[in-house]
Amino acid sequence: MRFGSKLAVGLVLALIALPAFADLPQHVPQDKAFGFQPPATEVARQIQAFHNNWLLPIISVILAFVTGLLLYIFVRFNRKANPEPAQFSHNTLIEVVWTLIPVLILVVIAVPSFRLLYLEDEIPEADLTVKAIGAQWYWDYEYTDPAGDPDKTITYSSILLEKEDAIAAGKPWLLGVDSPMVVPAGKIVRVIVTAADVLHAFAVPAFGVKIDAVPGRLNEIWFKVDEPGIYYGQCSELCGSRHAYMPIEVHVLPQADYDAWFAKTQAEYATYHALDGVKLASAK
Ligand SMILES: [Cu+2]
Repeated sequence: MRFGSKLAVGLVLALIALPAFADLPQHVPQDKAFGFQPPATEVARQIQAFHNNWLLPIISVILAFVTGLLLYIFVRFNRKANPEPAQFSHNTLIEVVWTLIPVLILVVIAVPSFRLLYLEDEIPEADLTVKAIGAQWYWDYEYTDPAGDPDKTITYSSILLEKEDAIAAGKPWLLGVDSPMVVPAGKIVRVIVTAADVLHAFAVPAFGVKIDAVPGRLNEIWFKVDEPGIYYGQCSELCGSRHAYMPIEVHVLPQADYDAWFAKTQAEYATYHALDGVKLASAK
């Protein structure tokens, strides 16, 4: 009976996100697409700019230079063209040059790279903190009460939708879940990431976010998404046989819609907590 009531609460909870879901743009990675997913945060924009406008040109020039050098050597110094090879084995000038130039290249890469790392690492004052707990093989999301009431904490599991259910819900199979993570748009969201059993990793490519979920340890990341929408990620640390089946679905809602979702979910959970209380009391 009590289990039945809990199930009913669970079903209601699963439906909560649906009204907002209908009018949110879905950002789904495309089959055979090339390059990164479109960035949804400043961090993701800067990561992609660092790759596309800085690293890629540098490695392209290096690749062209080394390939050209090899081709030149094949032609100029093969046995036919150069039957009598020179016998010297050292050249101080060229050894200094081929040590210094790579060091300078690394410095030129390192400076913007460290700037970017600090942008990712330094968490600005957060408007909202969500705890994401990796488990074999789903994610739990925990929201504390803004007023600090521990009895009003929301915790729920986010589980992969079966293929038919995903299609029926209009979500991509293997990315869609029953109860997504929900956050407000334009706000700084801090995610505390940990794991319940083995290593997992919380990764949402469009946010430029990827961090290990380690049992017994709290890691932190942050993102600020301006465009409301639905974004997808995946567990990115091999965590067992169903590693591929614990995706991350994030609904970014306008603040008012987020507030409504939170109030409604909290109210539903009040019932859930009350049921828990009844269960604990009757177990004594
Ligand atoms: Cu995992």
